Amino acid sequence: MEKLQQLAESVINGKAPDAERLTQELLDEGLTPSEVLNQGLIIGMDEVGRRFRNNEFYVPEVLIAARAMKSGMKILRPLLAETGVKPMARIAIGTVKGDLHDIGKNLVGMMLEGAGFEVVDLGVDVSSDKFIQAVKENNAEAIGMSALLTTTMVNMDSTMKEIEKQGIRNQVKVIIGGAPVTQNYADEIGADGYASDAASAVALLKEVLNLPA
Ligand code: B1M
Repeated sequence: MEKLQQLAESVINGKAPDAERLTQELLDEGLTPSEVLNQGLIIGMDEVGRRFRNNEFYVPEVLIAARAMKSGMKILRPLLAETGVKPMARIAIGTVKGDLHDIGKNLVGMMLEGAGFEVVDLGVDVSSDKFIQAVKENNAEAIGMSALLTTTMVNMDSTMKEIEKQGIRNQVKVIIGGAPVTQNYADEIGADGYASDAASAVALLKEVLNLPA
């Protein structure tokens, strides 16, 4: 099997040491960091997303795959920064104010990173101000909000209102998700889109930012 394909397989199978070794070997063989990222790690993570959507993979497999991807990214990230390769876009993600659930949000972040986005992870219990500050400081093109509680999803609405109030609504796309959240709710609060799972969040973000699928 070709080495790039082996790298993709190592991500799919969640083999972190293999992913790290193969990433280094491919670079030593003369491939650019972008080639290793786009034709190896991202291909693997795309397949993980497909299997997750089709219920062939569950949360544990995705987490293990994401860990493998991260072990390759650890080598590539500084090289990509050096060569000035731009991420597809930057997104600030977080779980909304009052909410401490972060497993789903972390999965979404990992899948987005796996797809080539730069993810600024604001953590949990994130206030409207913190989301807005992160957009301004990082020039983020998008915000991703997660909520797991019916009592905290209303804070997505307050953040939307604050984004409007601060006059940055036309600079930033907003995507939302989490177990109690729905497309209707996204429409109601004026978010750009809702995704029901981490793989769909990748497709949604590309769609709202007009990036190729
Ligand atoms: Co909590 N909890 N919890 N909890 N907890 C739920 C959510 C609950 C449904 C359990 C229940 O009662 N059946 C319930 C909420 C009821 C409601 O409001 N509807 C609940 C409650 C009530 C609470 C507490 C209030 C309990 C208490 O203290 N009395 C408390 C609240 C704490 C707080 O946040 N302030 C609490 C605490 C906790 C723990 C700390 C113990 C722990 C969280 C640990 C952690 O996250 N680090 C926890 C857990 C683990 C759960 C359950 C069991 C699992 C949640 C989870 O991680 N799912 C949950 C019950 C359940 O769902 N079965 C429950 C797996 C994860 C991969 O899925 O997060 O849905 P999910 O993410 C998915 C999608 O939703 C989507 O993609 C992800 C991957 O596919 N997605 C996005 C998520 N964010 C997205 C963002 C996007 C797009 C897609 O765009 C930006």
